[in-house]
Amino acid sequence: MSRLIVVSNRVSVPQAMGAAGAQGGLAVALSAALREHRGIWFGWSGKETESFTGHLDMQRNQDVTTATIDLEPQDIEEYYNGYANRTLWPLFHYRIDLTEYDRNFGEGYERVNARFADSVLPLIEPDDLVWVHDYHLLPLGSMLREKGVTNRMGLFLHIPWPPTRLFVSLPNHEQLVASMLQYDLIGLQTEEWLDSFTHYLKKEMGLKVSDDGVIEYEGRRIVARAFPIGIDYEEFVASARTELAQGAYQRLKDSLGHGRKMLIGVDRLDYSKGLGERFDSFDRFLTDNPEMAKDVVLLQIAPPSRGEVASYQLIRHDLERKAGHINGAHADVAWVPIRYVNRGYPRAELAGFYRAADIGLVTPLRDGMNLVAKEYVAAQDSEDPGVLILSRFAGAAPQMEDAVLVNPHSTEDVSDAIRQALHMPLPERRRRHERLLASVRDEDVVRWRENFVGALRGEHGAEVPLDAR
Ligand code: GDG
Repeated sequence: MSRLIVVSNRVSVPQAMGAAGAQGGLAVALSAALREHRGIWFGWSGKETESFTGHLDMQRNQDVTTATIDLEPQDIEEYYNGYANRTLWPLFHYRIDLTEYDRNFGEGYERVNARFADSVLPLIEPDDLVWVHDYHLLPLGSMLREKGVTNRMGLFLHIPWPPTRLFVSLPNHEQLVASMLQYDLIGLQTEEWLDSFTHYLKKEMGLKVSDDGVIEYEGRRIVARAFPIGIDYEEFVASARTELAQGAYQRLKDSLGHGRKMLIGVDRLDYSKGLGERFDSFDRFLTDNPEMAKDVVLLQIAPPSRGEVASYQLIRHDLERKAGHINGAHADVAWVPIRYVNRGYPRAELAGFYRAADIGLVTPLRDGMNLVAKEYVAAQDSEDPGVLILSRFAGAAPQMEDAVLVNPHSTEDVSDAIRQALHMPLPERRRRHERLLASVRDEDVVRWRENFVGALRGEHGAEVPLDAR
């Protein structure tokens, strides 16, 4: 079996189950995938060094071998805080209004990708499969090719691919996409993002793309496909059964008081997650349903992220103001409608919180997939399950049509959905949950990884063999 070299911006193997701190979706999914494969996970350590040395720090952690490099402050500013999170992230989440175009960011992005290429190169052996992750590293494959790497290389993009009309606002967009076409396999989360990507290839680059995603480019064939990511179902269900989870469940239930219902949101503090709109919708629900208002509480867990980027500081400020305002307007001496918590919790505690919640409120404005929706479903008690309210604009929506699907921009729509969920009879809750659970269980992270790695090896799409190099 070929080894797997995984490359992502950050390498962060979650500690033992239930460890403290927030883990991004990528960290959780990848450590699960790597545990079963021999191989190496390469990326940035998250640390700063005064001047770049290229020193590789190799470690073995929770059965995963990792190799990391430190980056210079200027690299971090231009590549990570700059091009990745001020340019590509907002643009790919359709937020052209927040997108910053700065030549220094582009140069820093190229420079750091080149540093990644130089550093990972000596780790790659002839039969290894190279699996690159996400928007931080789109041109990495082409840089490795320039250095003579002929291995099979795949890219998986965890975030949406924007519509062509937005994407063309990116200076040098053709060059960026051309560099992506040096991979053998390009994976996106959903058919919708895949359609946007192939639309760009056809309309802007005049390329031919077959119905099964084979792109012809400079005499080579590249495959582009949707591979919807899932959660580590077994791990999550096991963590939901731990004492830590039970304790968290009980503590939260006790704090609610008799008969009160709880809605839960769990999101990195990010404008793509629609937190402001969610608070507004809850405000509307409280206003429109005064008879039910004092019987519900919204628990919003939102660990801060990317605090160096101004748009993240702004949203944090905005949400604090909004939560304060809504609580001030509606609260009573013994009841506060929104519990807004700016910190992360161990995964097991999170599982307990999900289980204690009658409604999972997952309303991103745009999201590559959204694993929280899947975790919420996995954590429910099948006898008396809660209801998932899910944004139509999350990548998870097409797989989760038994959720109550909403338009997160419409406070009326979300407020109605909350009302509907609170009144939903038990048989209907069970029916919906059963179907949701089956898809969360079957389309899990193991299936995702097997499908991607299988396609990279050329196993499953025998009809679309990847070109030998
Ligand atoms: C990107 C894409 C795609 C959150 N708070 C805590 C905590 N979390 C965990 C959740 C979940 C993960 O973080 C978040 O995953 P998402 O999928 O919701 O979102 P992103 O971080 O934006 O991830 C996304 C994903 O990549 C995977 O491809 O689905 O669309 O944007 O697992 O549980 N974990 C802990 N404590 C917290 O307080 N332990």
